[in-house]
Amino acid sequence: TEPAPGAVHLPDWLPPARQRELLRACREWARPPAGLRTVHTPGGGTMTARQVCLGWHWHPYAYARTVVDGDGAPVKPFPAWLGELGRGAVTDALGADAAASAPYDIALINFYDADARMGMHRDADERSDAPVVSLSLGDTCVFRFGNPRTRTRPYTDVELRSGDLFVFGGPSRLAYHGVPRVHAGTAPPELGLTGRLNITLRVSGL
Ligand code: MD5
Ligand code: FE
Repeated sequence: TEPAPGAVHLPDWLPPARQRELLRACREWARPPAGLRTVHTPGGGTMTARQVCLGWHWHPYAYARTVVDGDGAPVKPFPAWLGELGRGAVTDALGADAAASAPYDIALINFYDADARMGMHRDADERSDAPVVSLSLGDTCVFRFGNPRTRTRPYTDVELRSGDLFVFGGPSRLAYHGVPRVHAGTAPPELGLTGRLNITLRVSGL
């Protein structure tokens, strides 16, 4: 379904076996050095979803090559297979022309426990307007998809489940969005994950 122009939701895009592979990779990436960390915002806030980055390290509100707000280690490499996954996702959602941008070179992986949330924000730190690819694993969440002008209404709440693909391109690339809630205990039992994991693939333009 296409909840807004350029925003495409493909439920169950990633088959169970590939979900398990991706989860196994995320668990490896979460290990130190340059592993899972807690993000602090300049205003004194603490993000409740914890994060690990590949390729480029995101910190509020810029990219770096080292974990400048964590252990200082060089950021883990972005593997070629993840870039292929991103290209395939954009092709399926928006067509081959949309997938012809510069290669995906950033992954931001957010780990949500049952109490984690993400406030309404825009992703404006990349220098490319290539679509953002979002893959969900584990617990179902409420994803709040807003508009490019305000962090308030109008917005559309969409449930994202394990294996779902969401691609944000065109006029939806700079829309406000957030995760107001995670539904604990809704992950597919055979995946072996408590909580929710979201993998976003991005083009840095750097
Ligand atoms: C998540 N992550 O579920 C979401 C999925 C983040 C973040 O928001 O910044 O790590 S990515 C949703 C997204 C990305 C780019 C544009 C838009 C949504 N959008 O225009 O709605 O952890
Ligand atoms: Fe975001």
